[in-house]
Amino acid sequence: MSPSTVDTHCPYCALQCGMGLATRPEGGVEVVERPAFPVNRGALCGKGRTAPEVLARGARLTGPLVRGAGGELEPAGWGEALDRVAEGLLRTRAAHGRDAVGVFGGGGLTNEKAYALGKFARVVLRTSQIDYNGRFCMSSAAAAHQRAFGLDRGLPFPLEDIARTGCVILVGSNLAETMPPALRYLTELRERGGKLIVVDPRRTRTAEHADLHLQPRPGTDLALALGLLHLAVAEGYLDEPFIAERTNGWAEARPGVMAHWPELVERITGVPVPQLREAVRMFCGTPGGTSRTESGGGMVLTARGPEQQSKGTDTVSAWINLCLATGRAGRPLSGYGCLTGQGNGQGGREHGQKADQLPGYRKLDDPAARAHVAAVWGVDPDDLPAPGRSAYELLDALGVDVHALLLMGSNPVVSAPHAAHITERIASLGFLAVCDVVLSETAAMADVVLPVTQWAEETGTTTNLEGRVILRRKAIDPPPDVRTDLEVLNGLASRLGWEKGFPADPEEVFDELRRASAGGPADYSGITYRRIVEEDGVFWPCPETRPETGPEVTSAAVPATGPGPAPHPGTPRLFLDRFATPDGRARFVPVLHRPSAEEPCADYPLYLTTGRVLAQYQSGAQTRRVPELNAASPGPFVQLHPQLAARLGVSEGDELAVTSRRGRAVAPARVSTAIRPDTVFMPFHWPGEGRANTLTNPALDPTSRMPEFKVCAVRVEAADRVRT
Ligand SMILES: Nc1nc2c(c(=O)[nH]1)N[C@H]1C(S)=C(S)[C@@H](COP(=O)(O)OP(=O)(O)OC[C@H]3O[C@@H](n4cnc5c(=O)[nH]c(N)nc54)[C@H](O)[C@@H]3O)O[C@H]1N2
Ligand SMILES: Nc1nc2c(c(=O)[nH]1)N[C@H]1C(S)=C(S)[C@@H](COP(=O)(O)OP(=O)(O)OC[C@H]3O[C@@H](n4cnc5c(=O)[nH]c(N)nc54)[C@H](O)[C@@H]3O)O[C@H]1N2
Ligand code: SF4
Ligand SMILES: [Mo]
Repeated sequence: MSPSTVDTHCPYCALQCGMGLATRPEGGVEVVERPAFPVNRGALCGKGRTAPEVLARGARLTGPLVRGAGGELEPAGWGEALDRVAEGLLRTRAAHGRDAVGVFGGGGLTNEKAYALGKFARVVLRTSQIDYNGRFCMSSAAAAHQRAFGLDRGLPFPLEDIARTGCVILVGSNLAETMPPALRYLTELRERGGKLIVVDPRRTRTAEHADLHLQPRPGTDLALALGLLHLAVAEGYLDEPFIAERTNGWAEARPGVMAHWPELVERITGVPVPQLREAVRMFCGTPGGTSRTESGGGMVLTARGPEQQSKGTDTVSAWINLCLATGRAGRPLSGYGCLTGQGNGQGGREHGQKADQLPGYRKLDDPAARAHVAAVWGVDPDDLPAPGRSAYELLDALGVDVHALLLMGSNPVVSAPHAAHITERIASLGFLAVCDVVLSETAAMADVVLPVTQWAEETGTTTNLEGRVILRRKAIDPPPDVRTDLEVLNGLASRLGWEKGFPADPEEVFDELRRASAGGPADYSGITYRRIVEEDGVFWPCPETRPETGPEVTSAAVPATGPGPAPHPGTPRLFLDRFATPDGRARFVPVLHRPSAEEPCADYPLYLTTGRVLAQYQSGAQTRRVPELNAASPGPFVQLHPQLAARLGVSEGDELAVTSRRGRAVAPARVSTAIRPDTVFMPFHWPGEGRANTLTNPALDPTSRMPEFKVCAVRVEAADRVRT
């Protein structure tokens, strides 16, 4: 490492790959390998490698913009821009009340930003109307985690454990494209003799690595998981001692399982019975669940495929039940985990930008939690608002009873379900302020656009999918007229009467976050910037005081800091002795299969499912500005099976019109045997006529309020033959 290289992390996904940023003599930075960081050991995908290109002036915002009298966005000074935002928020509050002001955050924001944004909403604006895009991401898995284990951390073990278990069932994750360096853990698993089962309606690049690929109809994972557990019971794989000692509720969950016999499950999912049996044998190994050695054990890992459904929470519960009943949870090298998505998808849901949450993963409706956090914030607990609406419901209320919005770190014009409707709602706002690094499609609609610094230009922590808190470090100065999100909140708070309480220094914010989280489920109080750097990240919970019965210590040596007890080592592995429920036992949740909110019919005979491609990230706001990534993935497409293409009389490259009950999108055909003949797939990274979210169904999961991005019913035709 040269002296001018700064160790930091990628700005994009939840893997938070370690990278070095080397200052170039001619200015700017370039990415260099950081092999010592354990998660990715130097490997990066193309998005991470090219991330510095978004730092260039041509790609980004370089000064504030305000909407002028002529209706155009015009350059303005920071003073004027911040005054306009403060005025817009105050005016709305005066006219319509506190809950008429909304705040929308993002899972890409650092812990410090997410914390400060939540505090700003609750303390300065005193609005209940705050939520964030993480609701669209892993909220179903989070809800199911809470129900079963009493705690939600994406992976309850480090990624390295995946390589050493016996069998992994990977459900609806295309990590070969969405977290490429993590594929290594699955390859290692198979090299050691372990098995990989992939569940995906498409034969993805990830599924190509599987020993067994189950290819169900979209939206049928709940039946599939119940069917596998039914077979596990029938074939003698129940772990009765584990069920008796470590769980509650099996008696209540069992009847639903027994109602999902193999032939029924084949009919619902389209997965043949022999494949179901093979999957159960691979996962459960020897009967009786006795294989718990290094080569035994099993894990179920889910991602957005089964989660982004109107029954996502129950679906994840069904997969967790499979783990619990077969003794594959709460033990070394076994368990259920969710692969979170955004850079700070984990930490972003712990520190208070979620509608029902206070920092430290505390609940906003818990009087003790309110009292603790109010004391840290120096306010009266009674002044904290109640829980507010979920992300889609908040966006749907814009212009109805929420009339001003402060948006930080999301681009819902592209990424929200039923996007044409949400775009109309955004347009009907009385006032919109957007903080972004680029002029996103949503920022282009704002009354005020505040340009903010990017990852390489600022310092802050994120929490990766393993629950490892890591530090992104500043490597380069931002352009002169760009500010950090923390500086923006500081400037707005002072205009709204809060001279103190919103520091712009990230470490100061983190120290307050530590205090606010102390004693909560996601306790960060023992984590410091220094420890993160010295230990390659620290896993929460990490209380400031040493626990009486220490968890297994597997992180790097903990530095001794003077006299007194040694600091808490952090918690790489959860649930080995007890689950985080009041009685320490995991809970089975009884669940039954149910159809998706929209099933194919005569008018809309096909399933549409949506997701990602390797070279683009999310709404594409950042990656569509990188030429190398655009060359790899220039635009939207509709993936369809050759049989379906033949039936429709279309070929590769033909423009297809895809119509759902909500609208129509047009994109070229990509014909491939990798997808089921009854299903088409579209990536969601682009705005305009190929926008997948014009079509998607905002039906919400009743528990997590997650929209059904992964299933809706559509009609597909050659675009030139469509009557409009
Ligand atoms: N390249 C890239 N990487 C990313 C991102 C990105 O935008 N681009 N985004 C990041 C974020 S925020 C996230 S959340 C993660 C998401 O990571 P993933 O969850 O891996 O990504 P998706 O492509 O949304 O969905 C995964 C798979 O689910 C399958 N699927 C669709 N419907 C169903 C279903 O009903 N059941 C099952 N079992 N599978 C189904 C799809 O075919 C797809 O292959 O990726 C992160 N990494
Ligand atoms: N059809 C369909 N739709 C989906 C999904 C799907 O699978 N299918 N997946 C959903 C999922 S899992 C997710 S996570 C969402 C994501 O969708 P979005 O919420 O739109 O996520 P991004 O595109 O990452 O938007 C982040 C915005 O914030 C900006 N930004 C980045 N860093 C910062 C920062 O530090 N500060 C500020 N102020 N701005 C910043 C970026 O430039 C970008 O404009 O999409 C959801 N939408
Ligand atoms: S896998 Fe994720 S964190 Fe790693 S380089 Fe790619 S986008 Fe960045
Ligand atoms: Mo996500």
